This record gives sequence, structure tokens and C-alpha cells, in this order.
Amino acid sequence: MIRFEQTFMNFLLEHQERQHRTHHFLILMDAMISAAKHIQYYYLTGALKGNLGMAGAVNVQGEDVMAMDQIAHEIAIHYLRSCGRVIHAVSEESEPIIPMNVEGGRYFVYFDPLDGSSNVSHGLPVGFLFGIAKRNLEGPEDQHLRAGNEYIAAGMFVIPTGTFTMGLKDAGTWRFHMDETMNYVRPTRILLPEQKKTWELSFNAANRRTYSEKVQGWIMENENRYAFRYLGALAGDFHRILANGGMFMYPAIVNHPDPKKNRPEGKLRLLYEASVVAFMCREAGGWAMSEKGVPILDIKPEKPHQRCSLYVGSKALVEDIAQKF
Ligand code: AFP
Repeated sequence: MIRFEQTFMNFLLEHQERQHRTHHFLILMDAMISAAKHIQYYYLTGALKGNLGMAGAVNVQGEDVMAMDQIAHEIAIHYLRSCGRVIHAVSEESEPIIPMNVEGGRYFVYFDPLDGSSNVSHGLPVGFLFGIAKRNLEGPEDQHLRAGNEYIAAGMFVIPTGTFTMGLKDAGTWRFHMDETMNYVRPTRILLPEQKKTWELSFNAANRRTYSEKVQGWIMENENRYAFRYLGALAGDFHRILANGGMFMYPAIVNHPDPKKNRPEGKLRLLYEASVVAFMCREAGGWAMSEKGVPILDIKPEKPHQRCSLYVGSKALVEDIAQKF
């Protein structure tokens, strides 16, 4: 007996029909899935086999060799442009906003096609993260940078592990696994566990003395209560938090011994990192704050590559540390 599992596309079709929605979003998500599979293919055949270069490298024929993150960017742009549904895209790999189908498109897509690139040379997981907002269909459209609470969906592919997690507005966060035929299958709803037993903390411990005194104090009071995990790729680290509960944080760097290296605004990017995980977290019953005491999803971006500090995960933990800000 062959055992068939529900595919992501079939799951999404049912979701759209239940909500009496058009099929445009399916076409966009088909493009995202194609891009993710194509990036995964390059990761496995190029990056892991040593066939890719560093940025600016030249091969023996004197041709430019592309780095994995540039390849991932080109792949994502190709599929998003050709699906015809995207107005503008913001990519981590492009300084300017990328116009696509400006007149006829329906969605804004903010993405990082290869997040956690320091993992590539080790063959460890990286992420392809994205947030999606919709054009104002009723009135004039003047905003193309949206706060996370205006996203309709946000998700992350963990490459090459083959997991895909996506939050749908008011419809939960769902996880899919890549099967042997490279289809994402088996929708599983993710809810952050209430039980503290499995909770974890995830942050770059090497930076802890550069955090504000208040944040350092909270860490000292709480670190012995939880397991500690850190991969250095947000998608992988947040994947664990969604399943086990706890908190991922990337605090503002305000006490660096070399003041030029301070990052009072934080390191992570609002549109395609912080808002993406905050959105999925909200749909899984969690919460996300910045160190300015503002919910991540309420931060209105002023520029495409804006940074912010990030505390995301189980509501009780995020609220607890937020009392210190
Ligand atoms: P890179 O893509 O430059 O490796 O950055 C990855 C990232 O944006 C995010 O995925 C990680 O959680 C975070 O930065 C890791 O940063 P640190 O190396 O400073 O811990």
C-alpha cells in the first residue's frame, strides 16, 4: 500500500477555498516553493561539493564565481518575477527595492534568500525567510514597506534539512517536511508548549557582556533554568524555539569594548528576519518585542533594511524580560 500525505499546495488550496479567497496567493506560494527547492539543489550540489565561490571570486577560466547567497537571491528573484503576482520585492541581497509587476501585482514580498551564510561552508542549516503583505485593493497604494501586523503570511525554509514552517494570518503556524519526491507534505500545526520543561534560551553568548546591564542581569537570574542552544542561523534556532518553547534573542549591543562596534538598533533586519519570526510566533501563541519596549509586529519600517533588537518566543518569557527594558 502506498501511503500518501497531504501536500502543502493541497493544504493551501483548502485553506484559500475555506476562506473564499482567490488563487493568486497559491500562484505566489508555488513560486516560493520552486525557489526554495532550487536553492536547496544548489546548496547540495554546489555549496556542499565545493563548487561555489566566495563573493568576488574568479574561477580558473577567469569567470566570476557566485557565492551561495547571490545564487539564492537570483533564484528567488527569477521565480517571484515570473509568477507575475509581486509588486515589489525587498531582498537582503539588494540595496534598492526591486520593482516587479508594479501595475498588476498584488503582493509585497520581503525575503532573505540565504540567512546564516556562515553555516554554508560547514554544510549546516541555513534559512530562506520571507514575509508577504498585500496591496491595498480598495484605495490608492502608497505604502510598500509594511509592519509585520499587516503581513498576511510569513515563513521559513530550513535548507538543506527540508523543513518549511509558515504562519497564515489568523489561521495558525504550520510545519511541513520535504518527502522523497521533494514535495512539502504533512501539515502539522505548531503551538508553543506551555510546559517550561522543554524551554530553551538561544542567543550569542559571546556577546553577553556587550548587552545592557538590565539584559545581562536578566540572563544571570534566568540562565540556569533553561537549556541553551545556538546555531547562528535564525531559521534553525527559531525552529527549535517553536517546537520546544523558550526564547530567541538578539539584544542591542551597547557595551562593546570598541564603541564603533556597538549596535544600539540591534543586528537583525526587521522586514525579513524579526517580523517574519514574530508573525509565525504570534500565530503559534507566542510573542515578540524589541528592546525599545515595542511589539515587533507594530514597528513600522522606515527603510527596507532597517534593523531592530529581537526577543521572540514563549509569551511569559518575552514579557518577563520586557519588564526590564
Ligand atoms: P549571516 O547571514 O550574516 O550569517 O547572519 C545570520 C543572522 O542574521 C541570523 O540568522 C542569526 O541569528 C544571526 O545573524 C547570528 O549572528 P551572530 O553571528 O552575531 O550570532
